[in-house]
Amino acid sequence: MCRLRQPHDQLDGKAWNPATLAWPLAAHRLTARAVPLGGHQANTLPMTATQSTHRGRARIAEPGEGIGLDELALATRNHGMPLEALRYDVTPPGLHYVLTHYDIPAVDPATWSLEVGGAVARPLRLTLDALRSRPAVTSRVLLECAGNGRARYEPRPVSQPWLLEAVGTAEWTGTPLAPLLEEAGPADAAVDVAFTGADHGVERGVEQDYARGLPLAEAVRPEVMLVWGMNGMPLPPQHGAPLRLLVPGWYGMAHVKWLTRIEVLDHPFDGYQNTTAYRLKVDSADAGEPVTRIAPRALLTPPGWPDFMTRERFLRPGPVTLTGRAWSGRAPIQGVEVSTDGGATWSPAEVAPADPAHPWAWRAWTFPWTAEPGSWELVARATDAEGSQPTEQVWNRQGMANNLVQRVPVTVLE
Ligand SMILES: Nc1nc2c(c(=O)[nH]1)N[C@H]1C(S)=C(S)[C@@H](COP(=O)(O)O)O[C@H]1N2
Ligand SMILES: [Mo]
Repeated sequence: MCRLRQPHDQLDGKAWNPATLAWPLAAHRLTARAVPLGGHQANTLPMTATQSTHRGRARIAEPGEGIGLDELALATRNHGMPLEALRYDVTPPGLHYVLTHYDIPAVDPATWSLEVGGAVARPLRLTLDALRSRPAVTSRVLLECAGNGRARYEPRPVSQPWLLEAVGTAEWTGTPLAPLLEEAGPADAAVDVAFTGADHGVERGVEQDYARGLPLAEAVRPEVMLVWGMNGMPLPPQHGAPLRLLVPGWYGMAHVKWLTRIEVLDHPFDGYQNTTAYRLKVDSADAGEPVTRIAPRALLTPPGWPDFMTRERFLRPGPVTLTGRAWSGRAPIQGVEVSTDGGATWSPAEVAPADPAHPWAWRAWTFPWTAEPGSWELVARATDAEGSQPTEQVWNRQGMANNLVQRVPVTVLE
């Protein structure tokens, strides 16, 4: 676990200086060099290698190590949805969570176009106007980052330190992807579709445009859309303007923002975000399992009022209706249970019936509680057709898909 200050942390033969938290100056000149691209990748991902920085390495926090400045820098860029916003069916503009690996790219919608190519009979190039003249649909879809819950892991994978706020539900407007792919005519041998964004960065020494592959069978599902509108407004820059992919039911990483290119592949996509990032594994040497659909989760709208500094919560005694939302991207929600005694006993909550108009949105739930003076720990747990949320952590080294139950300690006053 101790991968800090190891001999391999050398760059150009010079050591990282732990006293100044810096590399010797010369080492800051990062050399981007093209790596020969093997065959099929040449058209998919213009990947090069950038010298990895000491702090750019993946690592697990040391025991007792607090959130560091690098994590704070990520947390201030990538904001969560304040949990009181669970009250809205549709998350209001600006309250939806945001996660951006690199920088929000500068994209001029006037000159922007989308390329559809690869293993297709008829490659396409579409302007925004051409896309917007296609049949438009609006769909209410929940998005959740695969890293939601990461900061609560023990030990903590060092990355964007989400607590539980990396979630939101918006009304997305766009056009279904399947007919477009159909027009391009995927080859019989097509297996995956690669989606590339206009944003560029480096992760663990691999310089890349953000790109994700999706199995063709998933890409042609009717709910998968190319999206230019959010909550009745043009898609904002931070959410992927002018166009993003929407893959309802899948964790956030699949919903590629600032989309520029769709490439049908006759071989499995082997880009960084599928083969290295977004893997469920405990050992770094393991290949791991890919992160795909959203595991079930219930969140409680924290009741009462918070302490400014600690976010500890207080309530007055008496009847109170606990409320929240529940969702799953893999199977319908079957129920939500609530515990007010830290998980010792559970009772079913009332879950709003599934709304056929919004199959990909979260569902509201309520639970009547008579708050008596004292200290209580409120816990909510969702169950879908494949199982319930764990009450003990199930750890993986990237901190992905951690749907450990939420615990909300409250103090009920006299
Ligand atoms: N091009 C691009 N698309 C991206 C990302 C990114 O960094 N670049 N981040 C992904 C991740 S990890 C998540 S969780 C969602 C977040 O979408 P939002 O910021 O609109 O909530 O976008 C996904 N799409
Ligand atoms: Mo994410």
